[in-house]
Amino acid sequence: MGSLGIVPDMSERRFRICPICEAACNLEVKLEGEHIIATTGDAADTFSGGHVCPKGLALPELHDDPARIRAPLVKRGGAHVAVSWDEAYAAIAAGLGGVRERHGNAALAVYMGNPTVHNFGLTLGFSEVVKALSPGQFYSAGSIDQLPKNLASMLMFGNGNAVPVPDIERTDCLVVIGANPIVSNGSLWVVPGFRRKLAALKARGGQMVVVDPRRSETAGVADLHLAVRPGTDAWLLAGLCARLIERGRRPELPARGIELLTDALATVRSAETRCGLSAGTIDALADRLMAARRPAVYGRVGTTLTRFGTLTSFLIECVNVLTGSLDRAGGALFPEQAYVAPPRRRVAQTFGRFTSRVRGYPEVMGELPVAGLAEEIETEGTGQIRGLVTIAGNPAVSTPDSDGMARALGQLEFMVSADIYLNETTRHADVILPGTSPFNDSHYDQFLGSMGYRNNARYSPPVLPLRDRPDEWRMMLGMAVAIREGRPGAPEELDAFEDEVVVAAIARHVGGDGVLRGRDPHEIFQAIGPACGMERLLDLGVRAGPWGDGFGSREGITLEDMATSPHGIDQGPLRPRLAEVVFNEDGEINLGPDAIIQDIERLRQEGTSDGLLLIGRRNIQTNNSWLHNLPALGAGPRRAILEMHVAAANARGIADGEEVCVASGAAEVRATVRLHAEGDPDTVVLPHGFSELSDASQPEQRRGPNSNRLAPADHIDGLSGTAALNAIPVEVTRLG
Ligand SMILES: Nc1nc2c(c(=O)[nH]1)N[C@H]1C(S)=C(S)[C@@H](COP(=O)(O)OP(=O)(O)OC[C@H]3O[C@@H](n4cnc5c(=O)[nH]c(N)nc54)[C@H](O)[C@@H]3O)O[C@H]1N2
Ligand SMILES: Nc1nc2c(c(=O)[nH]1)N[C@H]1C(S)=C(S)[C@@H](COP(=O)(O)OP(=O)(O)OC[C@H]3O[C@@H](n4cnc5c(=O)[nH]c(N)nc54)[C@H](O)[C@@H]3O)O[C@H]1N2
Ligand code: SF4
Ligand SMILES: [Mo]
Repeated sequence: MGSLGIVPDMSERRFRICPICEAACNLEVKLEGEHIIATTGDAADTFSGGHVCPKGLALPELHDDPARIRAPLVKRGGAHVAVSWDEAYAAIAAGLGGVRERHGNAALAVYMGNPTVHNFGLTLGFSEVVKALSPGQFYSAGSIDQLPKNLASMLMFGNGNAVPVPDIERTDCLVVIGANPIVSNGSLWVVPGFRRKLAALKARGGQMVVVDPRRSETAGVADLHLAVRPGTDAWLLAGLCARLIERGRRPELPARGIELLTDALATVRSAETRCGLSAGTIDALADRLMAARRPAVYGRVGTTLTRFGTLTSFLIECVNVLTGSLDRAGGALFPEQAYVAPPRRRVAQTFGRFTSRVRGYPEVMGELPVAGLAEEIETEGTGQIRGLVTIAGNPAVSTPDSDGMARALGQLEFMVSADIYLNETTRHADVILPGTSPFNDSHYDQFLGSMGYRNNARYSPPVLPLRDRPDEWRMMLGMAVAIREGRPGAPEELDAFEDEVVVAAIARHVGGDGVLRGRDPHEIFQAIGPACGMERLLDLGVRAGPWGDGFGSREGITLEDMATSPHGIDQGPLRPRLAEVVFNEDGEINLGPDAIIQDIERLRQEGTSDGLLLIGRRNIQTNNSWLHNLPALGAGPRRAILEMHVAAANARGIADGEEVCVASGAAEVRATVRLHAEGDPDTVVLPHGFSELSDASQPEQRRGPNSNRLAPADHIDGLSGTAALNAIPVEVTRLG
């Protein structure tokens, strides 16, 4: 203690981009030695400006959570026991190798979960595991999330990765459909501090319209809230597009297919009010969009996780095209990022190259819909999946027909998980490789980089050193070598593998048409900054990227520059760049692709359902299925609650706070009801991500009905096969 009784502040401050959600807030991390005391928002960050939410503040608890898996685990006699890394790799080699010997690689599959995209080591490394299992099947959380958006972009632009985001700093009319950015903090749109940006939009005279069956937190602060009927946004958007065309709007950008689209929309126009809004209301929305200087329309999981997810996503971009907002300042633009991946065959353009065995679901960008995974495991025959690797995913809770998924996982001959918790999914794994704490690894947002509300370059080095274990990048390489070689790899072998990956990446850059085209690969290899690790790939991609130094060929940044700029390097507002992202041969936007025209016919034939429809929602203190087990996030009122309109409840004699049975075509769950009097009266809402495991392994705060037990496996988007986890027909009854 100091002589005046003041405790000297021995703490130190470092910075780390939060890896939890898509807002990518930069955090200021306060430590004493190797003890993390607290995290706060980094007010000096050029991109996130100090925004932080309860989850970012709880990260020290994640770091210290005794339940977090810290050593490799192998299942012996039904229980998971800690083993050495070599023992774990040997078990993987023998287990997956055995499946391969008995049934071939086609019996192997990978499921990649959401946190993979928030973890740079996994983002770079998972593909090495996928290659080692090739030609096994690939599944990801994309098909319970954004795949319809990717497919819509592929059909429209020829590029599944070309996803425009609203230019929130310059638009004067933001239309949010099926998203709740005040709580989710944005998605496929990196927009930390949405509330503050909305306030600025309103202060400059702009407005926000929210389309959501529920009066969400975002709808609550909108200038106009339109409570659509769940799953019917395609009708609304079809009516909207038809009106814009009738009123003379035509694409201002190079585009084809408007006639085909116009004719198809005419066939559904008369039934547009199936969306639950009157023709007058749709007229008024069209008026609003036409009166705005530069409107921007945005849609998220409320639109993608429906039976018309791809069509809805497509029509959203049609509105942006017809209002003259696509690729224009203030409208919806395509962000750029610091890192460019090594150029490769255009995976971003593949759709239906192959189909799933059991139901014939088409592949989208190399992956099959996870809604079909359980039946691929359970249905006998050639190509039956018998070995599975899950990487940072919890399909037993996050995917439809969770009962079927849990049953299927139990039937696998061998399963490996890379994860940080023992949960509904990983308890089935024969081997679990432990992920790391976010404070022990470095961070770069490879997936989210091209979705920012502003262009920026940010990187976080590890806050604390990682000791006596590999990082997740190296862990992926270790798993890949074990699968490939049928035994654990020696450290020198992994070093050589890493070199190989770097050399291959350089070869692709040098052979591509970017800034490194034609350069000497050896010279580039030598010039990469970091001596080893995944940072080599990052330095390569940044220097080959739009703002990079091209390894000396121009002025620009390197990874070193990013590492020495803890508050990020701002690259300015979004700029028009359509020509760079459209991969269609003729360079035009396609407004009338066959798949979409046919899907409008499917929409026309769709029946209406009159009963209750179940949708999902998020809460600020949860993150999908896994973070709310931390004490700080589990605190407060119960969140796994069924929200129901009083009118629907009165009709069923249900009182506030009562226990009810929610039944769908797939299952029944019990839930406690909370009544309200807002939004669409026939919509009921239950958040996903809660656990029905009764054993002591799960903390109280994770317990609750698993809403995805109610989602039938065949309730999917007809085009992409993505699970329609919203708008599920249900009935709610009193218990007893
Ligand atoms: N009903 C309904 N269901 C939904 C949704 C919905 O809106 N409604 N949303 C869907 C969406 S958008 C998504 S993205 C999916 C998510 O679906 P999933 O990705 O399958 O599930 P998560 O709950 O994100 O589980 C992530 C897993 O990764 C682990 N993990 C966390 N961090 C790390 C790490 O750093 N390293 C490693 N190795 N493991 C880690 C966690 O312990 C957890 O087991 O859920 C979907 N499910
Ligand atoms: N706090 C928190 N933040 C998160 C997550 C989390 O679990 N918790 N998860 C992260 C992930 S993985 C993702 S993908 C994003 C998702 O980000 P968002 O897409 O913003 O997700 P939600 O907050 O679920 O908002 C979806 C909204 O759609 C509405 N909705 C449901 N069905 C329909 C429909 O048929 N039509 C319309 N128009 N609306 C509908 C719901 O009422 C809800 O308000 O959030 C991310 N951020
Ligand atoms: S909004 Fe919260 S969880 Fe998301 S990145 Fe920011 S601090 Fe992390
Ligand atoms: Mo997601």
